[in-house]
Amino acid sequence: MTATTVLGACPHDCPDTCALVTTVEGGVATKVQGNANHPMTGGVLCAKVSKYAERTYHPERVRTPLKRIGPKGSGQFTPVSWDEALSDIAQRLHAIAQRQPEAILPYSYAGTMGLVQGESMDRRFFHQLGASLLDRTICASAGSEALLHTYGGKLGMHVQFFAESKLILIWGSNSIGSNLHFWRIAQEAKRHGAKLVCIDPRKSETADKCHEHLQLLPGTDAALALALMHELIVHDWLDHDYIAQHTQGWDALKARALQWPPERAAQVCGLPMAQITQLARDYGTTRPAAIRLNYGMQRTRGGGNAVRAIACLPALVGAWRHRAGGLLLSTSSNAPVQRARLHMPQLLGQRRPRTINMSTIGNALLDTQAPRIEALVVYNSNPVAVAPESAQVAAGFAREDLFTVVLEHFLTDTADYADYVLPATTQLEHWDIHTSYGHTDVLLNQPAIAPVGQAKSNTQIFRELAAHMARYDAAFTAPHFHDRDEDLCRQAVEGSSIDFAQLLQHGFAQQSLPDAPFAQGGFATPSGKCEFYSPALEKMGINPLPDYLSNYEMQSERYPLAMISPPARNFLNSTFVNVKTLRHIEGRPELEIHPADAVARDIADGDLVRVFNARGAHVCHAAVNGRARQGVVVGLGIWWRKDGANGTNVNELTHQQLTDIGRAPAFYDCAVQVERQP
Ligand SMILES: Nc1nc2c(c(=O)[nH]1)N[C@H]1C(S)=C(S)[C@@H](COP(=O)(O)OP(=O)(O)OC[C@H]3O[C@@H](n4cnc5c(=O)[nH]c(N)nc54)[C@H](O)[C@@H]3O)O[C@H]1N2
Ligand SMILES: Nc1nc2c(c(=O)[nH]1)N[C@H]1C(S)=C(S)[C@@H](COP(=O)(O)OP(=O)(O)OC[C@H]3O[C@@H](n4cnc5c(=O)[nH]c(N)nc54)[C@H](O)[C@@H]3O)O[C@H]1N2
Ligand code: SF4
Ligand SMILES: [Mo]
Repeated sequence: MTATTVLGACPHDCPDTCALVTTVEGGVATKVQGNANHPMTGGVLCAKVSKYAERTYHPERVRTPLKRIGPKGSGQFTPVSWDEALSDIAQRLHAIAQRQPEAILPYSYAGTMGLVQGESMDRRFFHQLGASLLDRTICASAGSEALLHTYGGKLGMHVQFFAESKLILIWGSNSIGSNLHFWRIAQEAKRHGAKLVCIDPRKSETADKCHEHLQLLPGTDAALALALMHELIVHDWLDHDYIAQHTQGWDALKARALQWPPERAAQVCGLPMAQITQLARDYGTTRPAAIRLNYGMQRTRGGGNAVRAIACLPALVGAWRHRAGGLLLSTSSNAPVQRARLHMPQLLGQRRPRTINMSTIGNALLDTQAPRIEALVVYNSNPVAVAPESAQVAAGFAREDLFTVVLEHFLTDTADYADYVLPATTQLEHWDIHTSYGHTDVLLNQPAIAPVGQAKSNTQIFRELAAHMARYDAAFTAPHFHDRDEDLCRQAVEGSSIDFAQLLQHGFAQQSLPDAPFAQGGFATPSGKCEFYSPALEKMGINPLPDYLSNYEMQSERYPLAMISPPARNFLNSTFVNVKTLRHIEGRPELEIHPADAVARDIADGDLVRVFNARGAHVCHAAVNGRARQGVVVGLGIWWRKDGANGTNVNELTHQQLTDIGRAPAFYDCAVQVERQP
């Protein structure tokens, strides 16, 4: 049998956005590999996506539309035809929309990062209906808005130039697990003599391989950044010229930083003072110095301020002058796409529906104030597992008067609560176009195989739903509800520097951008400067100057341990949890705990433990493996609730309070107690 290869893009919420090559034999995808021609991918994929074919042909794939026959949450369904499912859904949505369109809520995130399957026909459909809007804050909005109010957008260093850096701070990022291709570049820098410093409450795989590890307490990064500034000031390791020309608010920031001598920060961060002064010396005297920040450090109350404080550092030492100096959190503002062309917000007409924050979906579903959410359409997300305070989320999804439709590959925790589950295609089965938040290339994904079972792409499902809605409302017959996926891919980059023919041929296209974005200033802020002091934040009633904000949940006698729950290396959020080979590597839901904290509770490695606070309890196995610091416990990965020993996961313990900037969840700002499960 002859084998063909098809070019694609990894759909996952990962800064690397790899280029894929899928081998197809007799209509079956037999291998998914990295595209060797794409510089960032370099022919290498992470372990997860190497198993993409296993996930695609998984025996538990949802292959037909399903209708609920048991109680909500029971996961009991019967197969129905597409026509039956879509006519009924259209009729139900229409009945609600006639009365109160805002009672309908779409709920989606980055199960696929594709612009077409993630934010095109779906947005048009819900805008035409006049449904409530969703504030998509669950991951990155604290850091994104912090960057917006400091640099003017999600802008920063180009990842490839870290190879030339002499000092790299890997700050709140387990790069080996979640940013593998950056780690490859950092390794190259290390071989050329760069010093690597990891700043993370957990002794991660990445911390193991760095020269230094500052194992600070969760949520204390701003205090550390302010103390670094203090040292830069008192030792005069400053680039006065860069500060004078390209920053705003230096006097105010300086006054604040001088209140943060290293001994104060050492107390707050739970670090030896010498580690802070040494880091300041390294940062103040090494050129070029680069910071790889990741979103893991902004999931606490003060996450936005922490990102702003750290984002000020490169300007103080003039690191931006060199292409291998500066900071990278996200560069997605460089993406050459016209989202409005895909979303078509004009379909709202004069209507201005309310916006619901996805991070507080638990509260929103239980809110009895009008207009109550009566229908929920979930796709590209698994909120029952990933949203904070699961007990509230699950109670919301269990409401008998809520009509829920879930577009999915698998019967996830969320799908279990659906009235209808609709089988969706995977990346091997549909078209899509991708930009990245960790590099600046654009990638095209072409379908490699026919849909598995009766699966349809998200776009196809919304096109067909629109056709069913047209029975009640002629607006749904408009031509933009007929655009094909390949056309939507073209629309995304129309009028930009990206050549679609090149995407079709090579699978990716690179943009030409300046090497060092802020070498001559030119920040995208209203002032054109790096805004230490942000008038825009001030207008919003938010502290205009970066500051340290202590966590919502400080350790107390009752709940003396701080819990963080960062990603597992072999899962992607709650995706891949059901893929056997990957699950086998991750083992079982665990709580990492420091030996002293374990001994004090008579807990041994491998014991079943109960982690609890006022919101709930989660039962899992203790791992006394040297990765947790004293006072901090780590529940790694977002397992499915139904796999938990007591039917819960870590989000049973997290709360719905939001970050200082960006209205995001504070997943890693969570106090708990732990006991051996009797
Ligand atoms: N393998 C894998 N890769 C992933 C994901 C996954 O689930 N698995 N998730 C993807 C997603 S959605 C995202 S948003 C990205 C980025 O996701 P991030 O959340 O940035 O993920 P990591 O880089 O793994 O982890 C962040 C690190 O921050 C640490 N940390 C926790 N609290 C603090 C703190 O207060 N301060 C500091 N300095 N560090 C802290 C954690 O211990 C962890 O090692 O990764 C993506 N990549
Ligand atoms: N405690 C704790 N909670 C967290 C985090 C944490 O670190 N700790 N991380 C948070 C972060 S950073 C994020 S980004 C969120 C992630 O939360 P989600 O966006 O919900 O991500 P996933 O859990 O990966 O679930 C994505 C779902 O989309 C489905 N999917 C994928 N592709 C398609 C498609 O083409 N069509 C359809 N219909 N479905 C598709 C997958 O099968 C999967 O079930 O979780 C957050 N929750
Ligand atoms: S998850 Fe990240 S590292 Fe893995 S293949 Fe996708 S983009 Fe690459
Ligand atoms: Mo995320």
